[in-house]
Amino acid sequence: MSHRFAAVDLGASSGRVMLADLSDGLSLAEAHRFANGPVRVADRLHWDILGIYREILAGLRAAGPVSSVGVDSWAVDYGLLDESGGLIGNPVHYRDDRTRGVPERVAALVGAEALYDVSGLQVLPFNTLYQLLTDRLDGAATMVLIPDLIGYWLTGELGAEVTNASTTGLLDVRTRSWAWPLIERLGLPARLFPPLRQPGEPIGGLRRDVAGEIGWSAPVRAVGSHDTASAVAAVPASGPAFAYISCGTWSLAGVELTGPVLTPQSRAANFTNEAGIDGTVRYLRNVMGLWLLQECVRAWPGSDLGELLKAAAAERPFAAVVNPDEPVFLPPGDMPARIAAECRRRGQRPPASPAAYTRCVLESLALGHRRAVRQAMELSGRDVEVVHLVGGGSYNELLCRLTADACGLPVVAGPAEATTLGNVLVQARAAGLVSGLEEMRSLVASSQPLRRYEPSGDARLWDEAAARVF
Ligand code: ADP
Ligand code: LRH
Repeated sequence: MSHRFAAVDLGASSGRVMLADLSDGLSLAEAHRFANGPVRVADRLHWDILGIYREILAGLRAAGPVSSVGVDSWAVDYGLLDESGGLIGNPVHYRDDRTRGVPERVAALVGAEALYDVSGLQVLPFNTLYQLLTDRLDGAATMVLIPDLIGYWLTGELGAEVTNASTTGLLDVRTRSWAWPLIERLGLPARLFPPLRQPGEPIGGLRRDVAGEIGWSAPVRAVGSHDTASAVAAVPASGPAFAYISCGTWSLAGVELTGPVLTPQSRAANFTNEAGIDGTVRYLRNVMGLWLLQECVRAWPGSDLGELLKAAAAERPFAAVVNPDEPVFLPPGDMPARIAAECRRRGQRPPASPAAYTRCVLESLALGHRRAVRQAMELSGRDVEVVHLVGGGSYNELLCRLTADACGLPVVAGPAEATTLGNVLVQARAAGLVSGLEEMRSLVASSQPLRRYEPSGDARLWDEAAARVF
């Protein structure tokens, strides 16, 4: 048996097919990377799912033969399949505004407390249950989440991997099975929800047409198919006293627990209890993440991220900050204009240059990280000695330094490809090459480049900045 595994990892800003080799430690190589993002058609935002699938096939062809393949992606979004397994329409992007007013309607029908008690999920306007309630379901036989849709196209086998199913709002957080009474109460057809599968379970072999296209065949295995579940599985922590920030398009900031926190305080703080690998709970909150910067950069044609970050490091600290989680930042559009409006609303002068905007975004994100990490500690009672920052954001030295200063805790940055690592390590474990979560994490720690940032500066300045926006 070869010690090579392929990870298909679909992020909201880029997709990649990565190749891991565990024959001597753990090494990672990029077989293929491609841009990803929303496509607006008239007044609806979609994913280009067929384009994504084509790039996945190109990536698998480039990767060459492996022991198995795992697929993960961003959460909550789905495709609807008809009776014969055909995709009905193009999956809608979670940044579309079709669910406006739906969370409020559901809360009025079911009760916000009752809903949280069943699913343990934070209210985000794009949670799958809200999207489903806006969709035409009459011709639909099955709802498949994005990684399960890719898995279906690769193997012909249908299912719902549990870590990602936990982001639908329709999974019972205690039993980790579909919340049938809630599904019925909402009037959603039970037929839509395929059987659940666990990370590590085999899904099926590659279909003949796929094998023909890529030139080889291998089994596809379920992994933590929610990208954040895979990322948290690969956090290079050595004990329980850590917080994590999975920092890419979003910053998912929180702690890992053995059971959910379902208190009124937790609900009020909009903390989520998502399903992790091996029965763990990812107790976290979504912080708006580097989306803020991505959308700024898109508004400044010709700008270069590296140059912007260098210039931002020299900008005056705390000139202007915003609450990164303002709902107004969620949709695509002119981000600098929205940031300027938020600054004015809070009585601050808006930034005057791209470098100043970049500084504002990074300090604001650091404030969001600080708030989420502190609340996760308070609400769960978990001690935290170190913050692990993983994902593409770990390349951003200024953000890592600001996060350490804001949290008043050391930040260990890396790996940038934590999601991919979590994906392949679950496959490697199923193949008997690694044991538990602990060994997976120590393999990441010993094989991947990490950087440590100690907190510095005047903590009172962060308190003052936080008081300006929260
Ligand atoms: P996702 O998985 O959500 O698509 P990633 O984890 O790939 O996101 O992170 C993407 C983000 O990482 C980019 O928006 C960018 O801000 C940051 N990033 C990537 N590479 C670098 C780099 N070399 N320097 C600074 N930031 C980077
Ligand atoms: C990050 C992520 C996050 C979800 C969001 C929709 O990629 O999966 O965990 O909340 O996308």
